Amino acid sequence: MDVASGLLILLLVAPAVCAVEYIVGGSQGWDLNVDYQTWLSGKTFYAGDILLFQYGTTHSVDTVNSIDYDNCTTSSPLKSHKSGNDSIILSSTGPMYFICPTTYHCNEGMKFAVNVLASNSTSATPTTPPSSSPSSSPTTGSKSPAPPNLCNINALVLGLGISLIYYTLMS
Ligand SMILES: *[C@@H]1O[C@H](CO)[C@@H](O)[C@H](O)[C@H]1NC(C)=O
Ligand SMILES: *[C@@H]1O[C@H](CO)[C@@H](O)[C@H](O)[C@H]1NC(C)=O
Ligand SMILES: *[C@@H]1O[C@H](CO)[C@@H](O)[C@H](O)[C@H]1NC(C)=O
Ligand SMILES: [Cu+2]
Repeated sequence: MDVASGLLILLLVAPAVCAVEYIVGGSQGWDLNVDYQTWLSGKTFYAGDILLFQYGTTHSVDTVNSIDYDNCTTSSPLKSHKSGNDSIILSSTGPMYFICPTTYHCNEGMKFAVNVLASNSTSATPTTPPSSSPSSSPTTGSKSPAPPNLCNINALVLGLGISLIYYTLMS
């Protein structure tokens, strides 16, 4: 195996190990006066990704259906979250709608929708070799979410390292 095939393997494996955690609104969090369309632009969400809502006591988070989303109807949420630091896993594919149920906040912009795509990673095994630990039980393994860049860089470094080792051994 040479560097090229190492990189090829890396490309095949990398998406599988990257469940991404997004902090909703970035540094501004879940709040009034944040443009969530801007925050969403350029992001693609896959099943297994996580949205982390961080906010103060005047807000909370409801997931709602599309009609309630359009109308900013707060009376029939599918699910309510109010811890102020809510990790919401995008567990199924398709649209998901989020609003703040505090009076007028949805109308004033605390709402957004995402379309969750199927993650194409059937082989979601971690790339790290099971060095000493005898085959760890295949529960939900390394679910540790990481920001996309870090995640990709980690995979890149790992892939480069593996291919370099092979390259050295084979030459
Ligand atoms: C909610 O939206 C639906 C369809 O867009 C509309 O028919 C209905 O009147 C709205 N309801 C309220 C309470 O605004
Ligand atoms: C918020 O939740 C995230 C993810 O669950 C966790 O890593 C973080 O430590 C929490 N922060 C606070 C301040 O509780
Ligand atoms: C997902 O995987 C399937 C089967 O491996 C493939 O046919 C399809 O094109 C992939 N979709 C994407 C978006 O990569
Ligand atoms: Cu609010």
